[in-house]
Amino acid sequence: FLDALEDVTEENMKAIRDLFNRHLHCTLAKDVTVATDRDYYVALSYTVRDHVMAGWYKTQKEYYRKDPKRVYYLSMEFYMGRSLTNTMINLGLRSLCKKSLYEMGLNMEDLEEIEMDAGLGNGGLGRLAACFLDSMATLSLPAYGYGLRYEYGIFEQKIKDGFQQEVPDDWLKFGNPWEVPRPEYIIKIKFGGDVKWLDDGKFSWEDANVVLAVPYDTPIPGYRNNTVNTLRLWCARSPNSFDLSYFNHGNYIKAVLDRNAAENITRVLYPNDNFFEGKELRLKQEYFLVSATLQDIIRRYKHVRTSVRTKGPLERTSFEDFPRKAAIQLNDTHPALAIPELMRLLIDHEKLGWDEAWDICTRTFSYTNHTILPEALERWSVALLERLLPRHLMIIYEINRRHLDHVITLFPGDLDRRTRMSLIEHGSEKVVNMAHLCLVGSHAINGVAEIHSNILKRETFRDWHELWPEKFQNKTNGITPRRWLLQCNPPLSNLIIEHIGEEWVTDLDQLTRLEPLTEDETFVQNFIAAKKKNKVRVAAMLRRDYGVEVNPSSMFDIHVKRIHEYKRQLLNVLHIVTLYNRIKDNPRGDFTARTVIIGGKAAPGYYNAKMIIKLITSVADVVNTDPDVCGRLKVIFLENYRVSLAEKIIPACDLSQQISLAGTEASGTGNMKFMINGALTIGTLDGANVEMHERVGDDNIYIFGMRVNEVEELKAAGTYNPLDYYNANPELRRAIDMIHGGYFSPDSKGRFHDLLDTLMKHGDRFCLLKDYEDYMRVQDQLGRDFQDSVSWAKKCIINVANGGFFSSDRTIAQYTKDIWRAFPVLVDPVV
Ligand code: 26R
Repeated sequence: FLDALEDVTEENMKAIRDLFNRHLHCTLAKDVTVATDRDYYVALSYTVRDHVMAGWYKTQKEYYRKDPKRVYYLSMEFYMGRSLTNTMINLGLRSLCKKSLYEMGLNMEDLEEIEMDAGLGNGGLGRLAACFLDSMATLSLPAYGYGLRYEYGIFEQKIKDGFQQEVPDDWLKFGNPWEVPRPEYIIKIKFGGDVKWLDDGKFSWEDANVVLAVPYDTPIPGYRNNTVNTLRLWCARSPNSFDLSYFNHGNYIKAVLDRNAAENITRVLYPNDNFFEGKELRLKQEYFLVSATLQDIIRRYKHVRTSVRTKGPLERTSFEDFPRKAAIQLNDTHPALAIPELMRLLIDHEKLGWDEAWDICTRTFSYTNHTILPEALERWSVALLERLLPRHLMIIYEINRRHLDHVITLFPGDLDRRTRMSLIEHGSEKVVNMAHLCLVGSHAINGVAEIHSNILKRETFRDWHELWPEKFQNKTNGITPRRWLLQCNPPLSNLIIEHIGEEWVTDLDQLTRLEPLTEDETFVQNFIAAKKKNKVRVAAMLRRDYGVEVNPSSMFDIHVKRIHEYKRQLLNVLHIVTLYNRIKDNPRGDFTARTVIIGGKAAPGYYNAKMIIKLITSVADVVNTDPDVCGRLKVIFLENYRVSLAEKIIPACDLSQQISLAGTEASGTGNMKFMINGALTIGTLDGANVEMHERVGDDNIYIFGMRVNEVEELKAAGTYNPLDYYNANPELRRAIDMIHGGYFSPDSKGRFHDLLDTLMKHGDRFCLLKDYEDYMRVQDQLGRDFQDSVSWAKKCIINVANGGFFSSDRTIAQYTKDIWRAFPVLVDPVV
């Protein structure tokens, strides 16, 4: 389909075929008589990888030569998904490869399905990091992603008897063609030990345990611009001398076995989304990332070719220029230890004074907040820090001492404020508030949607905003249009390209040129046909993978994201049960047929989220087998929702559910993916939904529920009483009574009592029952609107046309200008 954009010639095809065959024979040691589809996938990946290499090398050389300011994106998660298709598209090779393979009797699309997702993330925050890498490369920025190479990514979700089961994600078992180990850049990381006070008044960290950090690099190609950036992921390896005491006791075998203790650091991604657990291993992971990365950044800063005459590498010795050569973005507080780590390296190793080091730090770091849920905020125990990172704890105390001195001179006598703004909190145990550390150590702090950034200023970080209003910014999230439109939705992409060309791929605002086409009848019909094609494809997948039949003409009503109470999947369930009851009451009635698809993973330790999954699958069992329903309502729980499944399901959506309680979803990014793929949204005025609504207007989005100010007033008044809503609305009461009475759990009638208790209690934090009635009203309205397929499609087109703002290219351009102050470095084509 990309034919028009690519250079498909006989000569190029032969080159691809030759490379492919060479890899099959020489790399995989197979020939066509014994090769499996996986062998073909690997051979193709190596073929494509070969095409990345020259550009990668050239880009990095250009960065070295020009020595521009570099951008470092530090994140505990990079939720990359698959690489093959995206790499071919960004390199302009996809049609060429497809045709070359076709001539060899191979179907490339089948091979693409073999690749495992790189699931090194939980959800929003990790996927955002991946979209940002694509945009930074496409905007030719000298940028690096730094993260951890987890051996096991986000668990694989299996549904057994309606319950979630977690299976370890052994994503590296067949090897990973997209990574290159770089053992020559190994870095030492220290843990534990003691701090010694030296004669010169300096400190030294001694007797620590050492773990090695081995970098693995993954190329990040920009969209057809010759730039290839690097994602560097660290892998923990035990040094040969790991705990020598065993050797002294002659216990050699035990010493070798104990290497695991060190190597466990990068074994597995913590699957908590929005819940802080305070585990020692997690703290080790965070410090491991930060220490390896900062040592690497400093090495790169020092090793610069400053002499034109000798052309040899020289050492940069002064750190004065550091903030002009490096911008470090902290993806939430997870890499917050970067701040005391840079202080430590500058003071203890580079012998800078405190004030100079601190000035460098604050000019280098900036911090993005991604959640305001209090249970997600990182608060590390002082006792644990003292044991693992004694020098860092000292530095944190010193940062705090100076900071509080400053606060108290500005607000003399305001001791409450001093306590509120301390980095150290005294509760049942002493903890370090990592957000406070980021706030004091950064020159810029941003939220991820307008409404979220305003809540940060007005509520979460109110005192801090009073102190440093100039630090606070907003950067509304975005998504990469390459993966999330061009790649995942060929029918719609082709239709768009036919009408407005291809510029939108790197300039998504061009999509506004589609808006007049709502008046073009054939365009509207073709738009409907493209959507239908995607729905038929998903229907075939559901038939194959779940054995369920869905009606491709029904409304595909989709709610996919992590399972969490604040995201209110339960509200969706109450709607489903109500629709079911209406059908039962009036079996011959005229209802808009719906296929409701819900998907997402629950954190393994999150009891209520797991029960929500069980409830959804239980409701599905009843609804899908009730003969009265007769195909008008289907409920599907989509197993193992992940990046590669999102790419299939989102293009097939008619209705996107974005129904969090206003003020709880920082931004959301799924909402944007659905929008540009031509779905309508039912949503609250939360996160980026607010900005979507501003752009498409009341008629093209279905908004319901309390607004943020109403939520705040209700909470302040403390008068929310769920029983009032239960008693006042017979349909609501009936749905709840059915769940409570065991209608969906005849084998265990009380199964959902705990879950319902959280809704019925005075303090339901997410006010589900309060928003139910308005949700039903808007659902009913849109159900009727869907009947008029042409007017529905026009609304969808208006959504696509106004989705340009939500490109991560726009987001990255804003970070670059307002926070990083970096500039593009253009790379010439490889000759
Ligand atoms: C374990 C703990 C420290 C933890 C807390 C929170 C781990 C992971 C998270 C994930 C949070 C920060 C997250 O993913 N937030 C989401 O970020 C997206 C990108 O900005 C937003 O779109 C989304 O609204 C927000 O929930």
